[in-house]
Amino acid sequence: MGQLQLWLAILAGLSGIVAQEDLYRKVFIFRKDPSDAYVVLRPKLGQPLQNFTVCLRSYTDLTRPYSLFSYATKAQDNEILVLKPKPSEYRFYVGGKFVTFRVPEGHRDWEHICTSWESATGIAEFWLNGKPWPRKGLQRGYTVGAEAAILLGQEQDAFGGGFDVYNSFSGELSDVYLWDMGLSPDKMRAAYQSLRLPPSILGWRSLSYEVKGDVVVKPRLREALGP
Ligand SMILES: *[C@@H]1O[C@H](CO)[C@@H](O)[C@H](O)[C@H]1NC(C)=O
Ligand SMILES: [Ca+2]
Repeated sequence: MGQLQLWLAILAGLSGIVAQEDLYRKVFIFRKDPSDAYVVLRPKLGQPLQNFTVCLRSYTDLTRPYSLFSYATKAQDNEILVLKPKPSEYRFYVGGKFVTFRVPEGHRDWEHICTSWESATGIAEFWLNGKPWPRKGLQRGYTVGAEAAILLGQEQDAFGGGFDVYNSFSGELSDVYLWDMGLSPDKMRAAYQSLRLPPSILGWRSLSYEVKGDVVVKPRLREALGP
């Protein structure tokens, strides 16, 4: 390591900014259960959202509740939240209100989800392994706050904190994306298939993130297309 790289590494360490990385074919492994670990995500730009889509892929044998994606503002800790309260349910929050999507219990395999919301109609979409579920509605006319703490692995009950370790995630996470728009059905399927995707404000191929605690980045063991 040269002198300059060394100084940059030290500065990065001091300021807590760890990485912007292409995580293609990699996963975050949350090793402990329950866990106090998490990953902080830094969006490309923080702006209020009228429309958004969140996608991610997870692999776990947890049967207790766990958080998959937690986006909190100072005004609302559940501004955007994707939670799995039990194996047969996903819960999707926007601005503190939620809708529930009932799903078949997993077969202990990777599950890919995309969930989207548009303010104009309040319509929420939920896609599991490339298939759309019946749409639901919430928070018509709402605007999602811009200044957010975005975390994987823990559910926030306060801005950047207020964790309950019994809502922590344990297992493997990958292919995390946030777009400031609703994706078309083609792009929802493309996300499931890990194909080319539109520019995003958080994206797995150039993720700015900071690991807090026991989370390890590893290559994934096999292709993660679900049933
Ligand atoms: C949000 O989506 C609606 C419906 O697709 C569209 O008309 C509107 O322009 C979008 N708003 C923004 C800010 O992108
Ligand atoms: Ca919360």
